[in-house]
Amino acid sequence: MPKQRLITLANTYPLLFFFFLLTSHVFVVTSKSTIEPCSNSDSCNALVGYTLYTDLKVSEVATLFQIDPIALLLANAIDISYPDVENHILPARLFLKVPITCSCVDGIRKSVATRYKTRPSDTLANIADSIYAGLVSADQLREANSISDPSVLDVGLSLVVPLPCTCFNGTDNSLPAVYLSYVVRTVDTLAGIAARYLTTITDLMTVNAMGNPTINAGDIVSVPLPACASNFPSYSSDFGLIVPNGSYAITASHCVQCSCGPGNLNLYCTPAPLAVSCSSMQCANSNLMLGNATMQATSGGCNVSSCSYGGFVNGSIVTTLYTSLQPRCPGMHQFPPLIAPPTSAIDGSLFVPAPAPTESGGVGSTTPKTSVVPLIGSLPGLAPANAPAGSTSSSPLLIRPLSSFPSAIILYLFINLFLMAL
Ligand SMILES: *[C@@H]1O[C@H](CO)[C@@H](O)[C@H](O)[C@H]1NC(C)=O
Ligand SMILES: *[C@@H]1O[C@H](CO)[C@@H](O)[C@H](O)[C@H]1NC(C)=O
Ligand SMILES: *[C@@H]1O[C@H](CO)[C@@H](O)[C@H](O)[C@H]1NC(C)=O
Ligand SMILES: *[C@@H]1O[C@H](CO)[C@@H](O)[C@H](O)[C@H]1NC(C)=O
Ligand SMILES: CC(=O)N[C@H]1CO[C@H](CO)[C@@H](O)[C@@H]1O
Repeated sequence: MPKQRLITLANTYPLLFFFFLLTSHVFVVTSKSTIEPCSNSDSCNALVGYTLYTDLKVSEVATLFQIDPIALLLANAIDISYPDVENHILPARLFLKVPITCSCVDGIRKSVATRYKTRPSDTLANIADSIYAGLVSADQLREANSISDPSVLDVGLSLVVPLPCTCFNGTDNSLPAVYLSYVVRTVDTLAGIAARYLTTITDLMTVNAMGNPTINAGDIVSVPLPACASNFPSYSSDFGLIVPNGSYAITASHCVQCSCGPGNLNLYCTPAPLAVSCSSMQCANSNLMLGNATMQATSGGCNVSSCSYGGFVNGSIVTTLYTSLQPRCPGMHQFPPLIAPPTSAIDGSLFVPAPAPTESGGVGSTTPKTSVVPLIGSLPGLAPANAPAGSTSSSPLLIRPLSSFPSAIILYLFINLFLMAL
C-alpha cells in the first residue's frame, strides 16, 4: 500500500484511517538497513543486489542506476564478447549485482548518483518497491526529493534515488572486501545469506551490528564480499579500485579490464577486449604488454618479469614492470569463469555459482577471452594493496528508517480518536 496515500487519508479521515491501520499490517512492517556513519568526502566501490521487476535490456538496467552497461556485465562475470550484448534482454526476477559508487552524504554512507525519470502512472511506492526492488523506500524518495504531495507525481520529474551502501574501509576482518547491499526476501534467513556469500552468520551480525540473527523481508543487509584491492596512486582516476572475487571491472576509459580470483586475491589487469583507442599498454624498456609475464628458470629459482597496471593518470595508462625471483615458476593465470548473458532466472533468484573452469560445458559457461590474455598465477608486485579509499569508519548503527513514520501517525490517530471520543 503506497504510504503517501495513507498520509492523505489519515489527514482527512483519521478515525477511518485508524481502523484501516488496524486491519492492515502496514504499521508493523518496518525495514532495517545498516547505516555507516562517515566523515570524509571520500567514496568507495560498492554493490547493490537488484532483482529485475520485468524483462529489461542490459542498457536499461544500466540506465536505471546510471552506470556503465559494461561495468554491470563484468561485475556479474557476464561475457561481454557476445554480439550486441548491451541490448541483450535480461529476464524478470534475475538477480544482479550492480556496481555503484558509495559516497559520504550528510554523515552517512549512501549513493546519490542515481536519478529516475518519472513516467505516467508511476507512484513513489511502485518506483521504490518494484522498479528499484526495495533498495529505496517511498519515504526516502519523498524526503530526498522534498515532495510535499506524493499523490500528484508529475511525469518527467528527475528524482534522486538514494541507494544504501557501505564501505567499512574496504575491509572485513582486515582483509579487502566490497560490500553488497542485499534486500532480504521472505524466504531468506541469515544462515542462507551467509552460505550463499561464503561468509558466516557471526560476520554478518558483526558487520550489521545485529543483536540477534533475525531478519525480515525488506531489511537491507550489508554483505562483505572478499575482493582484490588495488594500490594505484591517489591522483589516479581509478584510485581505490577494488574488485570482488569472481568478477571483473572495467577501467581506464574502457581500455583496461581487471579481475579477481579464483586462485588468489591479487588484482589482475589486462587490456580490455573492447574496440576503443587507448594509450600505450606496454611496459617501458620491455616488450611486455599489460598482463604479460616472462619466466626464466635459473639455478636460483624462477626469474619472473611481469607488466602490471598501475592506474589511470591524466588519461594515460600507468604500467609498471616487476621482476622477481620466485621459488618456482607460476602456472597459467586462471580467470574467473564468465557466463553467457542470462536468458532465464532460475527460481527467480540468483546466479548459481559460476561453474569452475575445469567443468567444461557447464550451463552457459564460456571461456574467458584468452585471445587477449596469456598469463600466469601470482605476479610479483601485485600483492593486495591495502589501499582502498581510506575512510575512518566508526561502528555501524542499525536504524529503522521508516519507524518514525508509523509511530507518529499512530500517535496522531490516538489523539484524534481521544478528542473525538470526548
Ligand atoms: C574466490 O572464489 C573462488 C571461486 O568461487 C573460491 O574457490 C575461493 O575460495 C574464493 N576466495 C576467497 C578468499 O573467498
Ligand atoms: C631476470 O630477468 C630480467 C629480464 O628478463 C633480467 O633483466 C634480469 O637480469 C634477470 N635476473 C636474474 C637474476 O636472472
Ligand atoms: C596531470 O595533469 C595536470 C595538468 O594537466 C598536471 O598539473 C598534473 O601534474 C598531472 N599529473 C600527473 C600525475 O602527471
Ligand atoms: C583501513 O584499511 C587499511 C588497509 O586497507 C588499514 O591499514 C587500516 O587500519 C584500516 N582502518 C580502520 C579504521 O580499520
Ligand atoms: C609475450 C606475450 O605473452 N605477449 C602477449 C602479451 O599480451 C598481449 C595482449 O594481452 C598478447 O597479444 C601477447 O601475445
